[in-house]
Amino acid sequence: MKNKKTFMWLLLSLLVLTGCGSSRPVQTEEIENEDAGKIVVGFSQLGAESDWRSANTASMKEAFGDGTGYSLVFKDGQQKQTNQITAIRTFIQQDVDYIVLAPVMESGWDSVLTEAKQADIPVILVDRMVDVADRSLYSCWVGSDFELEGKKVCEWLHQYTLAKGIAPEDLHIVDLQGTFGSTAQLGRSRGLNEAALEHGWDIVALKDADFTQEKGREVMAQLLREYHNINVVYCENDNEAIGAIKAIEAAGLKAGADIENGEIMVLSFDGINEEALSYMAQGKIACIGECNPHHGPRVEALIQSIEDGGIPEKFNYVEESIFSTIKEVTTITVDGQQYTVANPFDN
Ligand code: GYE
Repeated sequence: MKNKKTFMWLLLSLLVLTGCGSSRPVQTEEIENEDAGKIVVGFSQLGAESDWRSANTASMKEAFGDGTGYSLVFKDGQQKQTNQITAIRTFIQQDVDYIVLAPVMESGWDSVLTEAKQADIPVILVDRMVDVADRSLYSCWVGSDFELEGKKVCEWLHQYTLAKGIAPEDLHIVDLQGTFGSTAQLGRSRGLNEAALEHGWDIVALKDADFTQEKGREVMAQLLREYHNINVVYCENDNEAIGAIKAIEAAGLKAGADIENGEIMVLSFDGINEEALSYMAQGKIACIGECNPHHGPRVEALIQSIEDGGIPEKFNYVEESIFSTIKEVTTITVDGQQYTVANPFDN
């Protein structure tokens, strides 16, 4: 794809140079502007709800910010789809070269992405997906297989119960779900739901905790007041897990894998949050499904391939691991593929 901004800059320089007819160095605002000639990327980030998100934003700013061949227009949607739609419309008005969208939820994007398509601006999705009738409204997507993440954590739990001789019907699980309708929530919730059906686990309750620590604490505190048999909490990210542990401890209970002796097992996702990892080191989080946030260079590679005239793969999945310090389970197999359970504190 032709870089529109470079073209416009060249045209402007040419007009100024030829029109002036003097040997004096010509200075224009465009030429002085150090972003002239750069590829302009409008990035609509969904928010700043978690440490995963902060790491993701940092990765994007490193790939497209100062000192790169790009000029980045960054907008934080503060977890609101309406803000993201406004950001995309602003990018269209600014005639950016690419729109990168990390959508808060899957539905509701048809109109605004149609507007981007009509303006001939390619859209690259990062992290979560959109559910649109016409897939040509976006060029490609890069992110994680969230359902696979969920299946891996559930398979770990299944193997753990086998190793310990815990009956499936003795598992009483609550699911602190992520932002409702987001790809990460849909995939991770589906992973748990399928495993529960397959093994006969008891799902006590499912509640939206919006991927935040405060919601995780609040929702877990409420669930602990309501139900007295919970022995596993499946947190759909690490920030929720930190909140859940605070609620468990505030209720005078213990977070840990020894559910036969009254502990509440905490399962989680991400593996980027230092506090969550330190809870894992203390045995308070039993297992974390890795979710990799470092998408900046991946999005950059997709843009480069479009710049070079290529058509990138539509869906680009990132490979991920699974973390635990518990010795009983060393490998798991999901969908015919074996994964080593990594101890993040092993050198
Ligand atoms: O797991 C969570 C964040 O969509 C993968 O969003 C992302 C999720 C991530 O808030 O921490």
